[in-house]
Amino acid sequence: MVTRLDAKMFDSEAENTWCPGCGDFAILRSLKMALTDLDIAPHEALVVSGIGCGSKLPDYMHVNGYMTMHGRPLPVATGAKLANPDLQVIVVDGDGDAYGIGGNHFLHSCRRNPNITHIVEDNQIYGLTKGQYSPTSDLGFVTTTSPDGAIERSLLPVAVAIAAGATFIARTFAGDPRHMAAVIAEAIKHQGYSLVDVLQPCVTFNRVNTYDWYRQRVYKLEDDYDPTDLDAARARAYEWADRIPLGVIYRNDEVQTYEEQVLPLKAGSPLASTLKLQAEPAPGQYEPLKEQFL
Ligand SMILES: Cc1ncc(C[n+]2csc(CCOP(=O)(O)OP(=O)(O)O)c2C)c(N)n1
Ligand code: SF4
Ligand SMILES: [Mg+2]
Repeated sequence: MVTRLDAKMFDSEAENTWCPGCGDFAILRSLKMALTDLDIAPHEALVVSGIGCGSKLPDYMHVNGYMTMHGRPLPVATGAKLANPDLQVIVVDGDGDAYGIGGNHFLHSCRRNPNITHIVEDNQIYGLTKGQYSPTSDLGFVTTTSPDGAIERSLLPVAVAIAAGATFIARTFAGDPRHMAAVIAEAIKHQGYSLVDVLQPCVTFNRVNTYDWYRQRVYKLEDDYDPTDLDAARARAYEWADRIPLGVIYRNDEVQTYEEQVLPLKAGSPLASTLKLQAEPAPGQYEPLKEQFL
């Protein structure tokens, strides 16, 4: 595809506070690459996050951004998509945000199928709050909140997403930015809720699940793997620890999106009709809308 864009258009001037070597840097780069490759300009996308190290990402991109509360980016993103279906809405948050405190929203986004992309920076730990175990921490994982080793079995996000009815489920690895950019682009193109679980080393607090730990276990799904085969996807969803599959594990392109089923949206974008958007924005056209919120 010929693109109008350069990934540098997404660069932000905000000071970056991630630790050197953090997997989040590669996720940021890959998201910029994916948007550039898909010819989606900064004003055409909205990146919504929660709270956490990874959730600082919208600040580090020149794009419409919204940092919500811990665990709440999915409902906010769904609302934004309903108000302005023309916007490319992307949620980026951590494993604690997405699968812990936001787990309920995760489940219901899977079955609701809004056309939003959900990138989870899964470092198997709470990074921002300095290293407590998270829902994806492995059994026996030693942290400040599990000094004798975690006694809860870890959540398998891919398996949960399949069971909850998600229509696009993928996993990628922050140590492989090209694979990550390609998977994120596929997820953005998918019409419906798409989950991209990213194995993201936290070099400061997670000394177990390191780049090397992942490299020794990850493998790419074979060329003849069929992601529309639900039974095959279920089998791969339970592969963890010794062998971890990367790629698009499941997809179902037959399910209508949430927006397609919302009656008022059949008349077009609510935002466009509220603002009576014109090709050339008129001076002050956003003022009445702003007044409604002030
Ligand atoms: C309602 C609420 N509960 C708890 C917190 C404290 N808190 C902030 S970030 C966080 C966990 C972050 O972990 P994760 O989502 O995995 O992101 P990471 O920092 O690992 O990228 C917690 C518990 C909060 N800010 N708000
Ligand atoms: S604490 Fe971990 S997740 Fe947070 S910025 Fe540092 S390396 Fe990244
Ligand atoms: Mg985390």
